[in-house]
Amino acid sequence: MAPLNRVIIDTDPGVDDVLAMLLALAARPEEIEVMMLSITYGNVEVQSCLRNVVAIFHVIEKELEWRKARGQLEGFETMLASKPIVAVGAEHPLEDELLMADYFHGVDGLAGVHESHPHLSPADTWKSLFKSGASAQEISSPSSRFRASQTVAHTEILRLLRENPGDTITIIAVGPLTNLALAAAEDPETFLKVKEVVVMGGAIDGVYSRPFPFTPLPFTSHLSIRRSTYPRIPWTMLLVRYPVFLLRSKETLLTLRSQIVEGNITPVAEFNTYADAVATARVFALTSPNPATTMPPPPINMSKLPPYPKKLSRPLNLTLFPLDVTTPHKLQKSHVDAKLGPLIQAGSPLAEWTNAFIQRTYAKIESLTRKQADPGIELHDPLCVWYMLTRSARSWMVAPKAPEDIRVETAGQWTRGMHLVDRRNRTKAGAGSSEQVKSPGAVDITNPMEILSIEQHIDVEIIDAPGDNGGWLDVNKGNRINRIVNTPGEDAFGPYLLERIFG
Ligand SMILES: [Ca+2]
Repeated sequence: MAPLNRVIIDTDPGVDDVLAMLLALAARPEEIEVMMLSITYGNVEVQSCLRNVVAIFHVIEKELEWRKARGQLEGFETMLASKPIVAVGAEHPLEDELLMADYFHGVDGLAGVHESHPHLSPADTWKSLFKSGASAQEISSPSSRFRASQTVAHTEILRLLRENPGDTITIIAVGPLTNLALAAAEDPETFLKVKEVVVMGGAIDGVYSRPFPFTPLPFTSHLSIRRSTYPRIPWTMLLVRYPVFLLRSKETLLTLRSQIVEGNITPVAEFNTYADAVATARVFALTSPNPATTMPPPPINMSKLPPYPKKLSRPLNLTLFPLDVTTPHKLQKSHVDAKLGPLIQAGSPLAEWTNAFIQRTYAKIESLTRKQADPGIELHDPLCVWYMLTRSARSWMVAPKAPEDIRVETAGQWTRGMHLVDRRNRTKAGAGSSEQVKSPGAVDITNPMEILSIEQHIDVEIIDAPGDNGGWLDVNKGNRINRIVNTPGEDAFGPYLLERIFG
């Protein structure tokens, strides 16, 4: 049976990246095929990111032997069914200074696990696998479970898209978007053969909400409890902005839980976007009927990337997972201890390795915040994989007004990497004037959330109308982003992730 989803994961591992990859590799072949792991700098420098990916395969290899010896099902079926390509990509952003998150993830990206657990780390010989040559090469050491590519990642991404039918490959991008921007700049039409680009990045509303079952508490007192907990959001504003969440049926009252979710690297910016805001802006621009209307200003420093052609065959289908929706999904320490404790006792290499960097991450979280009864690791990146595995579930919801014009600040002194939306209560000029067409082949009609309305590329003046600098009120300008606002459940995900990876 053909896999439901064929994916390229573009990643900068990183603790939650590793959990995302383990979740994908542990799936069944009919659920997902991991065609390629495309590595970028990000949380730590690119060679450390690469070492962590090689280490994943090394540890899984040992885990499979251990499970087999115990007479257990091996698991990791999709990995066993097809060997992912591993390719190394960008070492630095298009234009910005290199920024890393080693203060959180540790210098090696996994809280020092290679030093503390050398028996579970691959020998340094893996480095030679990725040097020189021209094509993906099968290797036997340190693991036969992946193919080391000696081609740069963005070129390898384009090769896969070129050699496969359109709308068959999804890219899950959970690091800075440099590799994707390079691919899109080199060959935009081949890049647009992608079925969907799923991006973890940004912070949009700073508000999230979720369905809440009917409560016997009077609605007003319920609100007052919530309001006292999170006093910074006026509830009346929420009622106006999110009426769709208020009442789903007579039996179910959907009330709002709100919390400020700000940027995690500046007051307004999320790490991946801030790390390469220009790359993000360039990828987002491909969702526009007229990419030139949202392209960043011409580069002045390192980037020599050209503008896109004026005419492109179709817009990019991009689904965004901002901090608003990812942050509440946590891997609680109590769940990890309960699941991994017995496995470590029994000698599971994967449980020992994963537990080593997860426990250190809990310690880091507590050192950066405060001592907590049951700390949780935010599962930003794994959420995108969960979406790929369960996307037909109706509880995956995009923003009510999707696709939205979400743009990325590339030049601000204090706001670089910020995601902007137009919150003014003004009607867009020319609404309904452009021909509404479906993006050919990009829409999965079995999935209601994918029924997009995308305007055809037409000639428009790039010049802004008077009083509308930036063309925010022009329907033919701006980006078209599908932002996820609801998932199958914040509390369900952590246990699900552990179950899928560790059985
Ligand atoms: Ca990441």
